[in-house]
Amino acid sequence: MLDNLYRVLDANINRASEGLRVLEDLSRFCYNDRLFSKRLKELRHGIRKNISNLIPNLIESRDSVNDVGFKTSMELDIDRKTSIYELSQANFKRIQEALRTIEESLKVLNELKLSKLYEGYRFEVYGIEREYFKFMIGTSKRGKLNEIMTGLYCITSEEHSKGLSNIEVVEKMIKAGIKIIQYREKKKSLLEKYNECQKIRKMTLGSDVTFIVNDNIDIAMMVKADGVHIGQDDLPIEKVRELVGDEMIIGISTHSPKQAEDAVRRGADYIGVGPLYRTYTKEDVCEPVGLEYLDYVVKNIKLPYVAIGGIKEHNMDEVLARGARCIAMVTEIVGAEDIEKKIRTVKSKFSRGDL
Ligand code: TZP
Ligand code: MG
Repeated sequence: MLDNLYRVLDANINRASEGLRVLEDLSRFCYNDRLFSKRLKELRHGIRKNISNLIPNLIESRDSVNDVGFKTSMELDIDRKTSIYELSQANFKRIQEALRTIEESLKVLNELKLSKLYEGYRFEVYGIEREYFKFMIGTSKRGKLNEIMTGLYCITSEEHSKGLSNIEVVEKMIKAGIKIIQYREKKKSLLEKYNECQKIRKMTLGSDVTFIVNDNIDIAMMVKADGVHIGQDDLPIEKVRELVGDEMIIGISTHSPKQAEDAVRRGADYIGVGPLYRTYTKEDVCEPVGLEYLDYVVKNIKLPYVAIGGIKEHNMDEVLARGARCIAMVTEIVGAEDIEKKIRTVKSKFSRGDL
């Protein structure tokens, strides 16, 4: 029976090495990061090499054809991963579990020094995991939000789109070079909204357009949008973060300094600031908050923010003059006779014409 522990060791050396290889390749080919791929490669070699004096026993003990776990694994469907993030998480867990098993088996085989070494590897992997995800989020749209949230932020609203569908409007926005688009739709069923968001996700996937879903956290998650935008009466930001994970952007509408401070404290990624002017686009008619609130945010809030509410080509200079770097418009864009032309004109008013 003790001999079978060599089978356990053999399987887990392979498991840890394979997990490391997956992460090494993600670092190398998806993130072009030489440092992580080098560290993971060195670790993989170390994990194999240091057990080499036990290798004859390991190979001898191998019997993968009769491995009862193989059939179970082929039959189970629990190993689905739908993003690089999930794939990375699963492989870090796999490596840590394998190292733990190696460490414990070596103890029973009285290889105490070697067991300590593998315990050390396990702790090294915990450390790399932390840095890896920090790096990964830094390269994601959430990590680059400061750069993304400049210029024109476009928002859909089919009822104001003069006969065009949300999808047609989004097509025009993308064509005109908009970098951040929010799907906002108050009149449709959940299913219709889900289907439209699926389409927009397809249109924006792999591009530099950031896709945010308004209100519906469920839809944002299902279509893997880049972010979700919530209001003051929606679920608490901390809870939304628990649901959506670390990669997704969370934006929240704010109307006062207190709400802005609260959003920062609770972990929002950006805030909406408004309505600055009177707007009839929102269903609940909302008094303008006044430009002083924008002044407060420009001066005091370190998060990215977007000015919103009644902003048009004719009054946007005033908003820009007060320091806003990012402006959202709904009706001014979706209701324009020529959406692309309107976007070009509005964009040219930001100090950098390419925004
Ligand atoms: N949040 C604050 S004001 C507003 C939202 C969604 C509507 C802005 O629409 P418009 O047409 O740009 O005034
Ligand atoms: Mg809302």
